[in-house]
Amino acid sequence: MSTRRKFLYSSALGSFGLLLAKKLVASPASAAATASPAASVSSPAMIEAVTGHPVVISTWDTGLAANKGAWEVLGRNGAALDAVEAGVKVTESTLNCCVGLGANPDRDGFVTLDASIMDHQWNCGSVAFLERIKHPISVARRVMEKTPHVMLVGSGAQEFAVAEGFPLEAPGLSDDAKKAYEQWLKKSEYKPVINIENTKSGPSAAAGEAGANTALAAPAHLPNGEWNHDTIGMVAMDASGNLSGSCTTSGMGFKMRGRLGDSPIIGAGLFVDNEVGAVTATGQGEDVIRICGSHSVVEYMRQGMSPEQACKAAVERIIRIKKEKAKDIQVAFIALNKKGETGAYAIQKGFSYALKNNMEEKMVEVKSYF
Ligand code: SD4
Repeated sequence: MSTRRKFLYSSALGSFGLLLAKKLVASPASAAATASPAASVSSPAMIEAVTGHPVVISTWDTGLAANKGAWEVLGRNGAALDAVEAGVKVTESTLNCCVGLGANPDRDGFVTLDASIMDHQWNCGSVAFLERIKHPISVARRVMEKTPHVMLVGSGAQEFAVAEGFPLEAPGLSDDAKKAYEQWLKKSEYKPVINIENTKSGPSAAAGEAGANTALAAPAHLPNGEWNHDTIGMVAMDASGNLSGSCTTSGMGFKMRGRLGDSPIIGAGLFVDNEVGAVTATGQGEDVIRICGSHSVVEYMRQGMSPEQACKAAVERIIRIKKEKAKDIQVAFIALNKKGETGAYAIQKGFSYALKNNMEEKMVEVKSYF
């Protein structure tokens, strides 16, 4: 970062210092004592928290290991915010198809990462299109805590991360990602497309919309036949009854360069409302974004639905919109309310979430529309 930019950046931070001082709360104990303005307004839609019973849930099988990471914080009465960061960092550190730097690249061969985090006081931060940084979730948290912004993207997000001390990792793909990319290249016959603006693309293309250029769309399935998505989304309640959530992903494998999904978008891939509940999503991000998915699920819970009913209502909304094309889409939501109740729902079979609390640690099979 140039000296001038550094100066501008620190002046901006300086002028927002007061704001940030108000924004940050370090521990659940202090959080409980510092009621946010919204939380102090009594509302019939608030759900009473069950305190003293921490719980964490996360998407897919990788959630088991992630929950263990979160539990190291929750089990010693730590804050939900610290837990959801520590938890998904476990997945970001592990080699897998869809989270972290070892994941599948975009169609031009670059791994680009998206992540978001939200605490119990409506503070939120996110990064998108971030390259060569191992822990995007921690950068998202820094955006939340150290800048006046909610979201940083691309080279700006990377510059911020490096200025904050995050190492810039070597470029390149993991061996697994290299193999998957080579295999994908053979079938997709991808060539850069001129006049790309004149062609239809995106998941509607994958779902066979008339006039769509399917060569531009991220495939619904990976070369090994599995659904092309596997984000880690995590929501947790700590011993003080406060909620937080995190979500981190490399997005759809072989996506168009520059494509963002739902995961870094607050309200779409993640939403936390400490009066009601916390929700995160996985699956085809475009269809989560178009219904503000995680926010919608929170609002359904506010109206009195259980976590599972609320997730189902959001899934049904996507089905109503997508009609026949819904058969080619996977989207799933997981939700946790203030009573510590959890639930989930998916469009397709085969989705499960990992749950951990004081009593148990398990995978939960999730009901689906199809
Ligand atoms: C996305 N929902 O980028 C994320 C990641 C994922 O399918 O689950 N992909 O759309």
